[in-house]
Amino acid sequence: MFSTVRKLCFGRSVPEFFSSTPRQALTLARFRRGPRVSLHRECSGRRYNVPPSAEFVARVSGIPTMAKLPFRESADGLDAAFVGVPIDTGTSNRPGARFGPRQIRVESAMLRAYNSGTRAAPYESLMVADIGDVNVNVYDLKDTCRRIREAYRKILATGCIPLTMGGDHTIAYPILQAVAEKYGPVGLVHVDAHADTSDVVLGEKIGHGTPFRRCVEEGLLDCKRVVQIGLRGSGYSADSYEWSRAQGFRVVQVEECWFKSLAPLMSEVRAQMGSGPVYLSFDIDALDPGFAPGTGTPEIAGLTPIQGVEIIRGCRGLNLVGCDLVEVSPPYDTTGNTALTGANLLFEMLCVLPKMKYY
Ligand SMILES: [Mn+2]
Repeated sequence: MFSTVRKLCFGRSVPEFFSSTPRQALTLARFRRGPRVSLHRECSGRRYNVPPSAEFVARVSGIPTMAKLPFRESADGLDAAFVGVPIDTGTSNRPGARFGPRQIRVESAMLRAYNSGTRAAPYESLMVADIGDVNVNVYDLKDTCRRIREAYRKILATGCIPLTMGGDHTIAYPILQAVAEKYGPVGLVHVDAHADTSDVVLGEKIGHGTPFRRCVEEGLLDCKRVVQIGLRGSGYSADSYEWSRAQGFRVVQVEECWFKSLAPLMSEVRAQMGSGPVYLSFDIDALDPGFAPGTGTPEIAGLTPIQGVEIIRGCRGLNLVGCDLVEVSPPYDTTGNTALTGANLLFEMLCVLPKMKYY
């Protein structure tokens, strides 16, 4: 039995966990009664928020929060927070991303406490909670951008790292306004089928195809430290990514990603990003629509989920100051697997934040 406990506690000795306090003694007693003990919670010592284990609490029970974490009204006291931005007012084609945060929360009930692949222990490292959604104005995109910017100013002022659930990609613009206000121009790892650098669409400056053009215009990005990965699809000209390259961005078209591991690419990206602040923006449409069909503007021949995970895990060691996962559109997600993939990618993002402990 003790060897099992030791194994589940990742090699640390049993007395370390079950020594002094009455609670710890109770834990040991409960463990002796049977196998259905939430060891990860006990191991954490509850210093940080830890989701209830499905060994104890049915996955389908409870009010859905991201990863079944506690809901908090604000980011105060948190190291990282999941926050939803439920809009699709900026979408050019299929709508539905306004339902993304909700569905990601529902599907996130599958998430457990540890990352078996990287041995990250997020809930022994950081205080994390779900802080709900930005109160958006679904009738007015500009007002929504103002509301997002103000909400993120407050979140960032606490020192908390936001992990955002979109929402269409428009939201990256006001989020980056708040991020750059705090950190100055940031590096950007942008994973997407599209560059999202259009200037004006149907006469509008704000939309899900324009956020990174606006960010550059406002000096929010350190352009030499921007990489766009997974770009593809038919374009309005023969070189759709000319503008990005002219700004100094590194453009990695999807053809450069086909049939290979992206781990070597990410080692180059880490060198490009250096030690300065970095924002990670992941559009789920970067993945092939065979894997993630529930999205607004799908393009064929995309990244695999494995490559998506490689990109995020490749961000380990970067000075990440914020991350988002956008464009999950549940009405087009007939199996829920797009939202499930989004939830898992957000968990992977949590697992590469600074100060993460790995066993
Ligand atoms: Mn996008």
